[in-house]
Amino acid sequence: MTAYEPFTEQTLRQRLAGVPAVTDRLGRDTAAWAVREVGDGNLNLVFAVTSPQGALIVKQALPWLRVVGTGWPLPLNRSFFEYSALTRHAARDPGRVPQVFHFDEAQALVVMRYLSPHVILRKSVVAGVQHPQLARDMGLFLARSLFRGSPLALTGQQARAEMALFAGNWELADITENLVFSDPYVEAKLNRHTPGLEQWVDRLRADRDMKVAAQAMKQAFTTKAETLLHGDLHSGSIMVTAQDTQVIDPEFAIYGPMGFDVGMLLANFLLGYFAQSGHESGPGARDGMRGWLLGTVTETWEVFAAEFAHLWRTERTGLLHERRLFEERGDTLGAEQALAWVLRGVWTDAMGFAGVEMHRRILGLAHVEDLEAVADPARRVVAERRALACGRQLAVLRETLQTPAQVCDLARRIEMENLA
Ligand code: SR1
Ligand code: MG
Repeated sequence: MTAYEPFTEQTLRQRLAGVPAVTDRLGRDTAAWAVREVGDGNLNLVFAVTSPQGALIVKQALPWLRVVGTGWPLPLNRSFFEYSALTRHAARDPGRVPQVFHFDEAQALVVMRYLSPHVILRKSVVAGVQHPQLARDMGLFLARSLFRGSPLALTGQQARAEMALFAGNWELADITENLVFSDPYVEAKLNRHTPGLEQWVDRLRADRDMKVAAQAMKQAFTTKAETLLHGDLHSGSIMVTAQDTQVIDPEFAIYGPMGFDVGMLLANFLLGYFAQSGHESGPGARDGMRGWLLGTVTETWEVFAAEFAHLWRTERTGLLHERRLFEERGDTLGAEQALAWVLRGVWTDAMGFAGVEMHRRILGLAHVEDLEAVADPARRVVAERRALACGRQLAVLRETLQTPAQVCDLARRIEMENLA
């Protein structure tokens, strides 16, 4: 076995020349391969490799955090967890994640489908491009991946084995625990924020209700091992075309609360919503985009809830909420009552997670292009103030916000507030 070594555009050909899964698709003439390192994420190397015969993505983990450097070491085994999550997602929601052609644990390497002409969803949101199929695809993905990875579908033995396996990814969970739930609310070293937000940041860090809410969500993330999470489901982890949606990058996969993936995703739609004022060419020019983003919040949840209910009624063969307690005793209503209770918990958690995600993308280390790409600092700061205000309401009022319509009303009201 060759020792781990980060690939370069120069070494990749030679390192993969003997891998049949690669040469079957690109051909044996490695001189005809074009190799480009295209990674723009925070963590990894990503190579696009094309040849006259085909194309592949080669993703390799680095032993440190790419955006920070060698001073922040990271485990290579995240590649194993990404591969393990991708194969499970492929089985649980077929066609929604890129096909894996080759995995090399020693090189922390996953070779997978080259998605083309897909673009990163976040870039579409910034550019003002709508994707009508997105909410349906993501609602279904959330329901299928979260339900089928949970003890609602798995036996106790299967669920415990899966939890134990993914518990090995604790170092990535540790990043989330710090960057999402704690650092934004203190003066952490790598935090940064837009000048002009100081007063708002100070107010949030002194906000006792908000800090209690953030820590309640951290406790839920760390202790509620309900299902296999994607773990980093933001608009940079989704690639789209006009017809297709692909979910990528599950290297933060871990067992956790169902509401985490749901809330992260909805938060990123809301961040996109508040960022629109920074990108519009004139007042109202992005109204259509704003409407689509709020519609996407609502439809994603509605599709998720409907598909989850369908799976509950047809595939609930695991450890939890056994049919022998309900349907097999003629108590269908009892099963429906339990379903409503589970969905209510997912929704409430999702609100809390959405709130902290919105905050950390403005106050923490890892920001989002939606807001970073706003050229006018004055417009950016207003958009960020609105997103901070919305995040605070979602997290603190998570028990009282009952429906997506209430969330959309809240977002619309905050968007109209003069926070200059
Ligand atoms: C230190 S890694 C920063 C962020 O990038 C990833 O995409 C995750 O969102 C993580 O929190
Ligand atoms: Mg990622």
